[in-house]
Amino acid sequence: MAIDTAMPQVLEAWKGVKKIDLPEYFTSGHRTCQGCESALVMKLMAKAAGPRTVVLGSTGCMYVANTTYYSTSWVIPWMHTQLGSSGSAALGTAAGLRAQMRKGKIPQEPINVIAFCGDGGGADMGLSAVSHAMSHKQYNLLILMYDNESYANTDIQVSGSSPWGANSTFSPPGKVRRIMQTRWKKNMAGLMVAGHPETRYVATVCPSYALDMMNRVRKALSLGGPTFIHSLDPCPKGWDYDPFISHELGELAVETGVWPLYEVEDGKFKPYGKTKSLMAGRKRKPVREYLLKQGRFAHFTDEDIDYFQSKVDEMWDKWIVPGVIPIHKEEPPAAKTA
Ligand SMILES: Cc1ncc(C[n+]2csc(CCOP(=O)(O)OP(=O)(O)O)c2C)c(N)n1
Ligand code: SF4
Ligand SMILES: [Mg+2]
Repeated sequence: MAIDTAMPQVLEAWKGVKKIDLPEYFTSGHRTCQGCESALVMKLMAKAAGPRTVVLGSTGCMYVANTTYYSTSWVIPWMHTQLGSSGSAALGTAAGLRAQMRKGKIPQEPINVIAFCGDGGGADMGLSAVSHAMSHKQYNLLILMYDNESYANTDIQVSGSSPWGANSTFSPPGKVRRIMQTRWKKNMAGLMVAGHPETRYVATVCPSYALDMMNRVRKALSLGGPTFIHSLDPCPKGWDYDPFISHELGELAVETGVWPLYEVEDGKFKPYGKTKSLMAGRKRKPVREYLLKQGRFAHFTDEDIDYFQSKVDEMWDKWIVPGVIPIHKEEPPAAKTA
């Protein structure tokens, strides 16, 4: 049976920074911290999507700091939605727009629907709604999860996306136990890929690579269907570093292999950017260079750094798709000795 789908907007990739459209749709007026990469993600996401876009945002820093009473940075239509409901808001809006068009109440035209959520809102509290939205191939929608690796807005509590060992208001190192956050970071993009065969496109991005990031947003919107982007966003407050090095930290996350950049389009996996050369054999930087620039890891001993490194090595050397699918490759049988 043919599925009734709305036509997505075709947004060609920008081939170089000089080709990027000039208008901004997320502008001044927000009150995020200096060096906040999540605010940059909002700006790049809106710029990439263009004016015929509706943005829905779940509670978190990118709601609270961007829509203080009587001021907002959004130039395109924007709506707040509850912390765990970016998936429902995206699906409902995409379905609602299509119904209005079908009934002739609004003109037929492609309108981008983007719902953003934080890691707390997307990877933890709203996971079921995100998962549901990813299962409906007849609706065009993008869910962008901006991941600052904590419940930042309520003062940096641990989320399922927080890295192992990170200091937070819920996991301060103490005299009896140095490591309070003992879980490895949830693999959200991999989860979307492996568990949602109807999802047309999944990508990981980092705002340190702005053009790459915007082009992933444009691709997701152009493909249509349910799509998901996971962005790693250095957060000066929660990660405890000088805002000046926000971009550098994003680059280090990629270069150390902590944050692999890849896209999966209709099931086809493709690494991009520096991750591509790392997958082709270029050496990864030691995670020490990334960790020791952040106050949230200041309590780490050499042993902790070694453990972190071993877990990243495992992602690259043992996972069936490096950095993506955490199923271990079968070990080759041990050679027989005479
Ligand atoms: C149902 C519900 N529980 C708790 C809160 C309080 N709250 C508001 S923002 C927030 C943190 C959200 O974290 P995340 O989604 O990671 O976004 P961030 O603040 O890090 O940008 C919490 C717990 C809420 N608004 N709604
Ligand atoms: S706490 Fe982090 S995510 Fe929130 S506004 Fe500040 S830098 Fe941005
Ligand atoms: Mg967060």
